[in-house]
Amino acid sequence: MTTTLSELQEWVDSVAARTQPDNIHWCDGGEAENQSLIEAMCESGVLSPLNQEKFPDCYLHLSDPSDVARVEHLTFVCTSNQDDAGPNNNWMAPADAHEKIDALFDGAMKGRTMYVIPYCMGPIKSPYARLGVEITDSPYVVVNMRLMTRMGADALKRIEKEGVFVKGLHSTGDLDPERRFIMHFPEELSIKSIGSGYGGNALLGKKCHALRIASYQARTEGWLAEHMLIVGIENPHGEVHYVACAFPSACGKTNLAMLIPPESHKGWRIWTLGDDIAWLHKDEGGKLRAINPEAGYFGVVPGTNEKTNKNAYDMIHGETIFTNVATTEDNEPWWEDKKTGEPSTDWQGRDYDPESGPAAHPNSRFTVSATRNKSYSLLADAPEGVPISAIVFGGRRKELAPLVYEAKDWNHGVLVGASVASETTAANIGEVGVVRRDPMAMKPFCGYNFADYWSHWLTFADNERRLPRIFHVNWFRQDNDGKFLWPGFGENLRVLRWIMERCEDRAEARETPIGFLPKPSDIDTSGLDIADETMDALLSVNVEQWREEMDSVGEYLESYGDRLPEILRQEHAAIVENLKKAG
Ligand code: OXD
Ligand code: MN
Repeated sequence: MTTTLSELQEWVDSVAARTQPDNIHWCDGGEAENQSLIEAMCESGVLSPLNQEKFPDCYLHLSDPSDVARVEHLTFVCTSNQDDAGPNNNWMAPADAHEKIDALFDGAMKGRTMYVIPYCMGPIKSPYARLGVEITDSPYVVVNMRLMTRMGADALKRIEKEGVFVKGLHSTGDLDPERRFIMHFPEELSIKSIGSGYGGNALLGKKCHALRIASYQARTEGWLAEHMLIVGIENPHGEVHYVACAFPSACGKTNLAMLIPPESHKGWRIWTLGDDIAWLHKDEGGKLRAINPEAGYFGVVPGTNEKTNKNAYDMIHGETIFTNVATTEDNEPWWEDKKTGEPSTDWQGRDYDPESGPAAHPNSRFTVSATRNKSYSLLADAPEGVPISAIVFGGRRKELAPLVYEAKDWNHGVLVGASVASETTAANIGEVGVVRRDPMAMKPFCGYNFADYWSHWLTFADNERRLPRIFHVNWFRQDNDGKFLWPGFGENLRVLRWIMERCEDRAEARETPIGFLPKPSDIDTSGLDIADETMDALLSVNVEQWREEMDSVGEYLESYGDRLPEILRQEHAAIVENLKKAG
């Protein structure tokens, strides 16, 4: 296969000239191609089949132990002007970045096959979808991209027709962290990534394209590319609200997107549209509509069990690629909190020894097609997307942030999103459990200056009435002994219910200095074993702590200097003033 699009053909030729692969393979995305890649990888040891009786068509990949997560310190946004990348990104001048990384690509594919992967982010017929081509020397990337995107012949047809596509070049290189870089050139719609085979660094359609490049592109085109799950919540009358939620990595987006309503909520249903990324466009009537650019899930495995996420647990019992999990004696995948079985071999292929740490890597992952999810919404394929009723921000905070609150209006909601902070997780290489600012859960993913990004969000306020309402949730409050105050998981539906009812003007709320909060009685806790004092604690605003928080938010926002939108400064000042008045 080749292509009629000369720009694409010339780029592929020039990459081949530099990287010198033995072969070039254009991916058609078909079943036969997939099978032959899987067989070849099983032969070379890149994959190994898991217990095919209990986990049909499931495979295990064990990565290099140094290559198990995203690498924010090696990820760069290379705009001509450094201020356009902003203090939120590592920056390198485009010419310097190309020179540095091209030198690493020289001859990098010798002895390997170069795969050309045409893909479409979003439903193939959607006007909101965008296109890309990833060149890689990793067959593991090819089979993962096939699960995560609409990949192959149809995508290529659309690329040839439209002529505009993101160019992503990837090689696993020699996996040396010293020669690992993930570079983004938003002005050129291109990505170059070398030295890692890990999902977020190597499946370029995901974080690199659908968030970093797309967020940049979205600003110029008037839409939003966000780190958000999309979920439909159907009440017993059959009415569905779609909600988009931005939580940082490994904070439960996949669980919420597939939530199973608790016993107390008979007749409620949850529909998954996406678990990680949402592209939001205003439609002609001014309503915000969302598509999920992805077609599969690249989810954190540990903690997944029948109770926390039965849909995911069932879904990953077939046609799934597991990366860096442990295995049992009879070759089933195993992970911490699976609640069944025992590990025999750990994620590094060694005999399991509890002294050497967890059996599965804390950031071990499953890759699986969305169609295997029992709560998958058919509207995930709808070209026009779904209308969004509410946007929900959240983070992992032991204290301070209440279970839920609502912003006063869109502009205040932008401040709420910009103020998100969360404890770091194993999804990035680095310290875990440190609270850091993670505005809109986009700290690692915004492809341009956050100050300009907030300005862009603020431009949406002109048609407030049609826009989603904005909320903030925190499922992770703890008491002094480190015990979680809120049961979480399926019970989070109780909070989503209040959010939906607020959107319909049916639920009560009380005004506080930080926004609208439910009274404890406004959240249905029937059937839950939760003390009144706990609900009080979850739904109170500690004015003293919030003053400190707003001081810290103020300092953070000011670090963006002159580019910080004045409206955000005013929104911040208004909350500070409210807190002052509150005594
Ligand atoms: C992810 C992440 O993999 O956010 O989704 O790291
Ligand atoms: Mn994510």
